[in-house]
Amino acid sequence: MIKYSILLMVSASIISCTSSSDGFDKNTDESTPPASLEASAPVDTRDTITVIATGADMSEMRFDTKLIKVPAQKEITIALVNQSTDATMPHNFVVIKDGTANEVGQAGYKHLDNAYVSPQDKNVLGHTPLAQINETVYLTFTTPIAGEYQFICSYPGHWGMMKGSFITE
Ligand SMILES: [Cu+2]
Repeated sequence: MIKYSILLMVSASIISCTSSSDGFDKNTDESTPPASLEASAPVDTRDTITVIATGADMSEMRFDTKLIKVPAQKEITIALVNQSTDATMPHNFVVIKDGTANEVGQAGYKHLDNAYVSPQDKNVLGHTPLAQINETVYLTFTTPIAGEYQFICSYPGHWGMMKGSFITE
């Protein structure tokens, strides 16, 4: 019994040392890219646009782009890759009418069963399911008529930081 508890203590301290040093390394790695990140327009000729969500917590969470330009009224696919390292960071990708982020987010709050998007929401033009960490989810839809729209993550509390412009032309 004594041997067992010593073993337990030893392994517990190894685990905590390992995980804390890992955590620091990861934080350092992740704090580097945002500095070099700039708004870009990843128009993908293959009709699939990949968007990456990163960040270990609500202060770090972000999409890797703030501007997406696509042809109007054309079928495209958005691939959302969730590279977040923390299991409390699911994300989605929701295309909305310009300026409706708060409305859409608040309306979606109760709809976990629909990826935090209200099924009746007329401000929503398309959305992915929720992507858990290390997961990729897809939205295939026909883009709206030429204009300015937005994209957000409608997970509760995320849309303030996780948003960008979605331009069709
Ligand atoms: Cu999110």
